[in-house]
Amino acid sequence: MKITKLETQLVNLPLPRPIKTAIHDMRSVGCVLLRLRTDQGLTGEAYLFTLNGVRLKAFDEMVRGFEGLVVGQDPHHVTAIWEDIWAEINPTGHKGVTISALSTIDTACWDLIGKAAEKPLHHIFGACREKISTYASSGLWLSYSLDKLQAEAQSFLGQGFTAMKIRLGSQKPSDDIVRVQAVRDVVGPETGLLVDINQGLTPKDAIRLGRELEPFNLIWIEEPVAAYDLAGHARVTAALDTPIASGETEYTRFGIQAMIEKKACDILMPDLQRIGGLTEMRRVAALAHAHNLPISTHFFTHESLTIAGSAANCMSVEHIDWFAPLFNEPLEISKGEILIPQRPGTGFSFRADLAKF
Ligand code: SMN
Ligand code: MG
Repeated sequence: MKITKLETQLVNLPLPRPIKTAIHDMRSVGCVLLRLRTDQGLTGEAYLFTLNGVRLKAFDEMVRGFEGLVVGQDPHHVTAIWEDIWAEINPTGHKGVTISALSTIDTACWDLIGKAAEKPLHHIFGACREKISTYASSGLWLSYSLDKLQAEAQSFLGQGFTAMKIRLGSQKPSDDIVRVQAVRDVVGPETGLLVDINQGLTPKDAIRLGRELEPFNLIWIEEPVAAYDLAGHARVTAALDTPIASGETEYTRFGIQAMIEKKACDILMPDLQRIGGLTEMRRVAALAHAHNLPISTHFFTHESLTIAGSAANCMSVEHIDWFAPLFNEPLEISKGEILIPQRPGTGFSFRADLAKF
């Protein structure tokens, strides 16, 4: 099989309403959809995105710039393609836009491998499960009033979720406690609660807030301090009983390795776009496993199911509903778990009728 064409399409997905975390202000997501066409009539698909579509054209340009390293190749040589791109971006850098483009190309190659074999990717990788725990994550934003927070928490339960993530990082730490209590009041003691501080605090403030949050029995506290502050992460991790999750902002196995070495967190959260595609995501899952650490994937709910189905140390995937309009196939959620599709490749295909950016 040979890749004959690399095509991209820019798509804008408006969010239902403007929303905030401690560091993000979001109204939409802009996506670059990648399609790798082949001489066998199969198409490999993957996407990358930027919040509010900022600088999306630079990402598109970066993906299209690798055409010469991709067209004419057999996608089964995905590791060779990965290495060729890695070598070429050395002078430009192994973080940021370059890696986003590499990730997208890599995942589209894997989609082709699965489609050619007519198997779902987790079966090709070596499956360990057919469904995975998830948590509702498109909501409970920092910009919500308490009423809105409680109404949405209630609605997540109605949608079949058994866990949900609350965004924290309020100006007044006591407001964060009130928000968690408000959600706990409506969902009861059995529902899993996670909180994401989105790098909003100093290590000392994070420890102080974390101590007050201990009685809520949270599944985790996410990104309590600046992503680059691995020493600060480590202080927070050592000081609290509640597990600390982090890693969505790190790139490749080298970033994750540094986090592990510094004991920055208890749970690693690799993001498919920043990590280097499914090839590197598998390496990172194995690296974490070698250190007895669980992973929980960040964003990319659909594509990450291939990892969740094949990495024994994957504890959950994040459920974000923003990207559902891209796909023909819906996610199947039941009793807090997502069923891993049995369809070939990633198991999801882009809709043909998506409006242009
Ligand atoms: C997050 C990241 C980017 C945009 C919104 C929310 C958050 C998460 O860190 O983990 O979902
Ligand atoms: Mg996060």
